[in-house]
Amino acid sequence: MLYPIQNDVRNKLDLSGIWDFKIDPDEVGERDGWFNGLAEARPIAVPGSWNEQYEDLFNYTDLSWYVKQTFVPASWCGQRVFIRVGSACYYGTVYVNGVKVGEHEGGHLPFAFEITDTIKWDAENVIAISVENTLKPTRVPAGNMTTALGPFASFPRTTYDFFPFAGLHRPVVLYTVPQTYIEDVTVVTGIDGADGTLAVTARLNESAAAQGEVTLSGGARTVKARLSFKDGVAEAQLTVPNAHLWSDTDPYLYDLTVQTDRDRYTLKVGIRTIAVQGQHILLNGKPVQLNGFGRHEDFFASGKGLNLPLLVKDYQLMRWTGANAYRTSHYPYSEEEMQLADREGFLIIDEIPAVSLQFESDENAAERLRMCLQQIDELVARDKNHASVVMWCVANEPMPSSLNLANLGASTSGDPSVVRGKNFLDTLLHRARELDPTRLVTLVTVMGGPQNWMQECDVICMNRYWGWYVMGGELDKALASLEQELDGVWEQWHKPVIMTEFGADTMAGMHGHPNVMWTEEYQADFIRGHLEVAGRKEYVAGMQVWNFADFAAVQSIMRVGGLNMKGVFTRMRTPKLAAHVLREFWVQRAEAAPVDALEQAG
Ligand code: GCB
Repeated sequence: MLYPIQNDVRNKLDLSGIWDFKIDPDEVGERDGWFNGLAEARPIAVPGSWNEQYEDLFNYTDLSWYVKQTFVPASWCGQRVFIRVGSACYYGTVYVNGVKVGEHEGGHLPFAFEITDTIKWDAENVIAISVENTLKPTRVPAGNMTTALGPFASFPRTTYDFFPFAGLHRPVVLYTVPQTYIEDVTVVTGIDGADGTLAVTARLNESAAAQGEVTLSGGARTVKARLSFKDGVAEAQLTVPNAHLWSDTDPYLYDLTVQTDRDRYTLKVGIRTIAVQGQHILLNGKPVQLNGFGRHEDFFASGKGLNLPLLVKDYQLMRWTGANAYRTSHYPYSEEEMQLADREGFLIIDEIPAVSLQFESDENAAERLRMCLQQIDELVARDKNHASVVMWCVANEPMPSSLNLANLGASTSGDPSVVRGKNFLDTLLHRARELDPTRLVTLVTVMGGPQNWMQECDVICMNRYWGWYVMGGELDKALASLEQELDGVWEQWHKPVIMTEFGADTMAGMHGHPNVMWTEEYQADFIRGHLEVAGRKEYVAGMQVWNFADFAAVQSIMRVGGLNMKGVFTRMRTPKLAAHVLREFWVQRAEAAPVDALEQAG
């Protein structure tokens, strides 16, 4: 799915701003024609979650309506017009001038509907979008599950550890394309000696025959090839002599333009390869470490809404720590963020919203599987051309019903959800690999989860809380257990290992000597200890701290002030002691290293 752009043939009108807003807890809006306008509406910012914009809406996740009036430029008449929503969390229904034009299930991914015939050219158009994020057991991610958690239950009742922010989280835009237009472009890059190669596939919206051209430009060089569309599809191979490759340390981007006689579309392309060989992940044929964080789209007031200044700041802070990678835990991040990752040279593990999947019954599993497959399809369609995206992640901490944190070695045999889960997860991994054989695929495992769920992964990704949820306060013992477990995992799989989560809740400003849990010293020592263990293991291909910054979680006796405080930065982005530890390992030690040890190893 192409990101809407403005050029000489395509137009775009961003409807970000203040919209009218009203909650609809009794679900009368459709019947009463709220799509024509809202009585007694209050103002709300789009993009943004509604929960932090009004205190009385903090815990409200059910149906709500957004309305905005806009003229459409008269010069657009004669072109096809679409409305595109970057993310409506969780279910969005779009109306234009009273007509329902489409609906979409699932947050964090874009959707678009053609509205050419619904537009008024001589008057204001009424755009209405209803959104609801009701927590339901069959949704992905799921909520309101019946569990026996008792006093450990959270409010709102999620199955996951972040606040279920709701609303229009990313821009709503109107855009135009010509009658016959370039609907999709896929670019696969390769390296042949000093040359770069690009296999470009372009698809029109109709199965027409047409002629076109693809051009790659960058620096002083331009490379072109003809595109002969047959049944709406054309393919071309480009070779770039002495290509300037894309990498985390030198994120060079070319402009790739696909052109027909009617349409033109330009996107940024980085030439790079990604692969696994033995214990290493190889970027452009050389071993690379994916060091960084698990993160969240989360901030005061904007919630999960796209917040561009914050995005720029977060990239700067990540770079300051020396990070070169992160995982989009636990859902796809904004397209603007992926573009910035291409430009700034971050290596992304791109994850669908399948957090804490459970497999308690065939019926619920089937419903969730349908949704996960849709999310993989939509994510790959959206992000397949980003150089930064090196790995698809199809699940975070799926868990069998018999999982017992208090008894990690307990056998799960006889638990039908283990077999159900294996089939489910294999299906997801296969789908991702089938859609995109050029990237790595993985899922992220939970402590004590079934070993064989990792079988189909290219890279073993592990979330481990030795020294926090298990052996808290006993760092030496915890680190010994970590080392033992890591070696065991390597022995079993012989695949590169990334620790995708390890972390300790830390109240900024709390200090202690000795370094008791919750102090900045404990978090600093905890992270130092983990990095030291990992530094001794050739097969560890990345360390990703949980979390980059403190973030809004649900209320429970586990979360002070409703925050998960495992950030190395506070929610306001002030560094804790641990941020300096990361800088010491990832910047200072790296700079002090006489030769590139990794390159030598390769
Ligand atoms: C995890 C989850 C993450 C939580 C984290 C924690 O394993 O993947 O979503 O926030 O633990 O802090 O408990």
